[in-house]
Amino acid sequence: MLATTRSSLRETQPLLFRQLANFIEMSWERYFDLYPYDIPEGLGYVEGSLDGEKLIIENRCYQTYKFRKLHLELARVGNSLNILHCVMFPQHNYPLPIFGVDLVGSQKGIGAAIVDLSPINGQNTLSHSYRNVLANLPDFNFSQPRELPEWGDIFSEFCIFIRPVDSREEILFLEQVKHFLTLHCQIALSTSPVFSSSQLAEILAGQHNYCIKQQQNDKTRRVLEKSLGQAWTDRYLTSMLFDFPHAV
Ligand code: BLA
Repeated sequence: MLATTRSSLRETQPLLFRQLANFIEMSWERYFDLYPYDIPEGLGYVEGSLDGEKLIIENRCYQTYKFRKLHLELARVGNSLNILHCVMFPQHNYPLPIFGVDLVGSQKGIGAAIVDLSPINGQNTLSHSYRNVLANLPDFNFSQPRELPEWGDIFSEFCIFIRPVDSREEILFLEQVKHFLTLHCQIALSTSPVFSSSQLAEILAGQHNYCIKQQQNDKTRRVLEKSLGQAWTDRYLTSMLFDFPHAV
C-alpha cells in the first residue's frame, strides 16, 4: 500500500464514491510504479467558504513512466454535494487516450456519472486495441442517459454519461468504469513511445484541446467560484485540474 494516510473526506462520502476511489488507487498501485507529483503550492488540500457553503477538496496525484499525472480529487460542498474527479494524463510521448471520470452527487442521489477514454488524435478515434474491447462490453441500457454539453466533443463514442436511477445502476456504472480503467492500464503497459516530431505535436495538440474544452465546464467553475472566488478558480482550473504541457 503506497499511501499511508487514507483520505478523511473519503470516509464520509457515499458508498459508490468510496468504492470507485479505492478501485482507482488500487489499480494504479497494481499496474504502475508510482512517483510523487508536485502539486502546485497550496492546492493539495483546500478549504473555502467565501459567500457560499463550505467547500473541502482533497487531491492525490502521482506520476509514472507513462503518465505525466494521475489525479484523483474528492470534494464536498456543504453537507450534501459530493464530487469525485479523476483524470489520467499520459506523457506527451505516449499515444494514449485520456481516461477521465466524474461523479457528482447531491442529497437527491447521483445526478451525473461520466466516464470516458478520450482520444487525443486529430481524428477523434481510439485505436483498435481499445475499440475491440469497448465495443464488446455489455450494453446496460441505463435508463437516464444524459446529453453532453457543447464542449463535450472531446469525448469518444464509448463515453457513458448518465444519471443512475438506483443502486443497481450505480453498481453497473462502477462495473463499466472498472472495465475502462483496467483496459487502459493494461494497454498503457504495452504501449511504446513515439519519436517523430509530427506524432509528438499531435499528442500535445490533443491534450491541449482536451484541457481547453474541460476548462469550459461552467458547472465546475460555478461550484468552485462560489466558495473560492474567480481568481482562485482560474488558477485551479488551469494549473490543477486541466493543466497542459507546452511545446516539447
Ligand atoms: C458536470 N461537474 C458537473 C456538475 C458539477 C460538476 C456540479 C453538474 C452536475 C449535473 O449537471 O448534474 C462539478 N466536477 C465538478 C467539480 C469538480 C469536478 C467542482 O470534477 C472538481 C473540483 N468533468 C470532469 C471530468 C469529466 C467531467 C474529468 O472533471 C469527464 C471525464 C465531465 N462534468 C462533466 C460533464 C458534466 C459535468 C460532461 C455535465 C456538464 C453539463 O451538463 O453542462
